[in-house]
Amino acid sequence: MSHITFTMLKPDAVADGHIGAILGKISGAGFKIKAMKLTQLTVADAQKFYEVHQERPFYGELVDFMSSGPIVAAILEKENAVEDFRTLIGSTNPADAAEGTIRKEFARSLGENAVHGSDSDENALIEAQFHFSGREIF
Ligand code: 3AN
Repeated sequence: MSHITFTMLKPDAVADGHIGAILGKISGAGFKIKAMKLTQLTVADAQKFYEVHQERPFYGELVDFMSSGPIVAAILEKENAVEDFRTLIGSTNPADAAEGTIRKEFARSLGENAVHGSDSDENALIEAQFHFSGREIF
């Protein structure tokens, strides 16, 4: 799988009723959905997924939040998927995110920032395989 990225619509975006609007923006930007599900991370899942951040002061808060409610996990395909998706979602802190980006429009705060996007091709593959088996990817 080349040209893929992995995303989660985080618990804030799902709770706030933004699934449809965010998926509309993703499709409108030319991303094709290769896999998708509504699911919930356990605390152990969230600890594992974010283990690169385990020394950061916000790690506990991040794990608690990401396991607090349902999320939508998806694999997206497009040329230059990782970089283009990060442009579409905007800066980590919605206060710094550009107009028209998903985080600007839908995020609650720095910690509850609506969407995840992989930061490299290598991590996109690891994250996709963390959430989906081969028969769930189309
Ligand atoms: P991004 O999601 O933009 O790649 P990362 O990888 O630096 O950002 O951070 C992962 C997640 O950790 C963010 N999406 C956000 O939810 C949370 N986070 C990052 N920095 C902070 C912070 N200073 N305080 C609280 N949460 C944070």
